[in-house]
Amino acid sequence: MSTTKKRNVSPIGSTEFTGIQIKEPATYAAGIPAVKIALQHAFKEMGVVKSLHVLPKMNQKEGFDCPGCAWPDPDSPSKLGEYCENGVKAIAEEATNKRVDKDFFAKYSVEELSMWSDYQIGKSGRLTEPMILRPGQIYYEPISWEGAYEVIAKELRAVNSPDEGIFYTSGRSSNEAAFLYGLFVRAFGTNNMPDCSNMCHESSGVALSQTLGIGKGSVKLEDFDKSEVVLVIGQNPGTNHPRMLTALQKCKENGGKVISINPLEEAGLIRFKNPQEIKGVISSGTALTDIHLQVKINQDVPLLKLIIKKLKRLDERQGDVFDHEFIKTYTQGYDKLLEDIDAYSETDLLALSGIEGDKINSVVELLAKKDKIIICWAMGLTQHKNGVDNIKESVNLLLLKGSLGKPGAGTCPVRGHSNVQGDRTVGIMHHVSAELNASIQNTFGFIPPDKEGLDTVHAIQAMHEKKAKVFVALGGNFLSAASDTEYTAEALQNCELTVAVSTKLNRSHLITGKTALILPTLGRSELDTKKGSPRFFTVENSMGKVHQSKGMLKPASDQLRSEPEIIGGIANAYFRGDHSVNWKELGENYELIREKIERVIKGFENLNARSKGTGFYLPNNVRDLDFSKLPNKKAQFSICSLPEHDLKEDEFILMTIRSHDQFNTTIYGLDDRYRGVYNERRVILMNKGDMSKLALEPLDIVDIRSCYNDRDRVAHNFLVIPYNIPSGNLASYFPETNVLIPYNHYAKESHTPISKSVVVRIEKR
Ligand SMILES: Nc1nc2c(c(=O)[nH]1)N[C@H]1C(S)=C(S)[C@@H](COP(=O)(O)OP(=O)(O)OC[C@H]3O[C@@H](n4cnc5c(=O)[nH]c(N)nc54)[C@H](O)[C@@H]3O)O[C@H]1N2
Ligand SMILES: Nc1nc2c(c(=O)[nH]1)N[C@H]1C(S)=C(S)[C@@H](COP(=O)(O)OP(=O)(O)OC[C@H]3O[C@@H](n4cnc5c(=O)[nH]c(N)nc54)[C@H](O)[C@@H]3O)O[C@H]1N2
Ligand code: SF4
Ligand SMILES: [Mo]
Repeated sequence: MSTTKKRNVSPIGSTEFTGIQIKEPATYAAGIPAVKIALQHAFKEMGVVKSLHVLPKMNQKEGFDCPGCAWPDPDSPSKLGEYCENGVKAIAEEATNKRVDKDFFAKYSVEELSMWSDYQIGKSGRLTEPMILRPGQIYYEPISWEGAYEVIAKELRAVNSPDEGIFYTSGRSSNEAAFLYGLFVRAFGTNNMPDCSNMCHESSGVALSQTLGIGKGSVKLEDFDKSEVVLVIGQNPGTNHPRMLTALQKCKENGGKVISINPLEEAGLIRFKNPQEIKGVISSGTALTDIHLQVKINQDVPLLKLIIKKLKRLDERQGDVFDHEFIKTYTQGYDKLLEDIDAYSETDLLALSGIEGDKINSVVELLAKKDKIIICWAMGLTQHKNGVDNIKESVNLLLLKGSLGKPGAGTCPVRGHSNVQGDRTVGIMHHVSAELNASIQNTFGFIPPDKEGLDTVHAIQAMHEKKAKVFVALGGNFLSAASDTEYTAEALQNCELTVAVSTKLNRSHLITGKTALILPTLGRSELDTKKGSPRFFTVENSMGKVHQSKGMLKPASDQLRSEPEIIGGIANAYFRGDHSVNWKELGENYELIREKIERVIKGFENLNARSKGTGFYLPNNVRDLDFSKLPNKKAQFSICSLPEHDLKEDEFILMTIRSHDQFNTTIYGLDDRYRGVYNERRVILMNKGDMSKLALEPLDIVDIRSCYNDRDRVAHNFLVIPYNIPSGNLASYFPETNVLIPYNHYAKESHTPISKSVVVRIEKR
């Protein structure tokens, strides 16, 4: 084992302020400003000619899938353009003309780069060739592809057990890449496959699998046209899934109502000016939210219980508020649920929720009369200790109303990365599936491991405890995305080797194992050819539809390789031909990978043929009201307990959220336009009353502290902004605040970090 000097790198980077400007929060989303800002980003990063060439191909049938979020495209995309401001920013970031080449790495050491902000690091440009950081060195040097594969193969061969390898995936990989990667990791002999959904919708997957028998949502895009009520809980679509606003607009135009449940009144949910329509440009747009319930952070379970309790009372009088036929035919646990609801007092639940009673009554009246109800949610529900229960309580409401398996109704966990759902479907998971293992064995002739693997939080602990030594990442920015930044940094630095298959430079390339490799790969928008012929890959959107994506731009460098080729290359170097799979051949032939997916993964029959058209929906038992895999073959009601927060007088609950100008750890810019914050990310949004209690003035500088298990954690230098947020609650951006989140506090069952309910104190500097 090498004992080389530790590099003097910062896992956090610059904490300098950048020059804040504050305005009133916006009262609508999109409109002309969105188009203007999108084009500014595109022209700045890609130039005018490339921008005008690439944008019309995004989300079109023969084009490439937007590298932003997982919101689906309509079946017949408009020729005017099927993308949003943040989709344009995502593509501008990927197709930037700037390059991080060997000259860049010769100029800047990792020690120097690590002092930059994430914004500066990300804006450096696209990675162009494989690079290696050797033990004890602080400068990356070029290495050949074959040389890089050999370095990895050597370290993988040196482990004492395959479980010393960790293989992370971020949600931008194609189905083909993810399938091949999962296959290789299993052939290597471990299920240590943490992925970004462990930090994201894992709570949704767990809750939905247990209650409805599938870890995915049930609605399709067209359900929004038919829905009578859409509840948007803990989600900020104006920023994170902007084209969802078009779906909400259609719902409203057809007479539907929108209820938002959120500690913040997010601009995107107030009003939408659709830039695709003349009226969106010249008129005041469409009002979206009918009723906003300003719930306190993590008090959604009490709120939902209160709504259910009030509905129950109405049902006892009228008999038609709950769908008794549906409950009898399809569900189990109704009586127990009613008993649970009876055990709470309305006054207590109301006080916990922090909402005025009248507003809740209006919601109850509306829900009482309707049954085409959709519940949408994202990180506001999943990233709490009781994340799984938050979702189960939402499912309870849908089951009571019979709002599943019918047009205009169902579950809609809105996914993050554009193929995060697909990666899971084709086999990226740390759990063991006997069915999948048998299928792999039949198709490929080797026996996959049957020991549970490590998820994100446990992978970090294993590396920290030196129980894991090699960390490979297919995309993502593990260091900055994970919680407890300093602990995670130590964990990665304990590894012998860290490998990143990436498009752009990020902090995970700087805080590394003793040896580190950067393997640059093609982005979504880039032309992927084999012997001169273009090839495509497939992705699955948030609603379970699989379709193709074909890049078209000249690659950022002629040395880039596609993800499947890289995985095939690593596997080939590791096995040296001594395995039942021909890895090199498989990595280079996507049609062949799809043939294997057809055989191994249920629902993908005829993938090659079907992905060439407009795509196809994967099977979804909830749509067919088939609960045969669940106990008693019934959908399950759940008993959810109340969240527990025992706050001391000076403690607050902090949610760590996204600004309008970032994609997770990629910082597009320094503005959060809809919240009126410009040119600064080190801000903390605070209730005015709380500010007076702490004698804080606007733009005072504070440190944020958290204390878990006797360990103090601090995020320095934040500017206080008075904001419309419930008292006792705070909001700030990630990744800056990830230093505060303890690695060993996460949601029960799903192990999702508690990124939305961190207990903190505020200290004036
Ligand atoms: N432009 C852009 N698009 C993205 C991303 C991005 O970073 N930028 N990220 C992608 C990814 S990976 C994901 S997972 C999604 C994330 O999409 P979101 O989940 O919308 O993202 P967050 O900013 O985490 O916002 C969470 C929302 O939940 C609210 N909230 C927080 N705590 C609570 C709570 O306890 N209860 C309730 N009811 N609400 C709460 C917050 O006020 C905020 O509005 O977006 C995807 N799309
Ligand atoms: N405090 C706090 N922490 C959070 C969250 C939060 O709300 N609060 N949200 C969590 C969530 S929901 C998620 S999903 C995670 C995100 O965690 P990750 O997925 O790990 O992080 P990203 O920032 O999306 O990864 C960005 C990097 O991916 C690489 N990349 C981009 N496109 C491609 C591609 O096509 N191929 C390859 N190989 N690489 C590519 C680029 O190098 C880029 O720098 O963060 C989590 N962390
Ligand atoms: S809604 Fe999401 S997938 Fe669609 S264009 Fe915008 S960022 Fe891209
Ligand atoms: Mo996510």
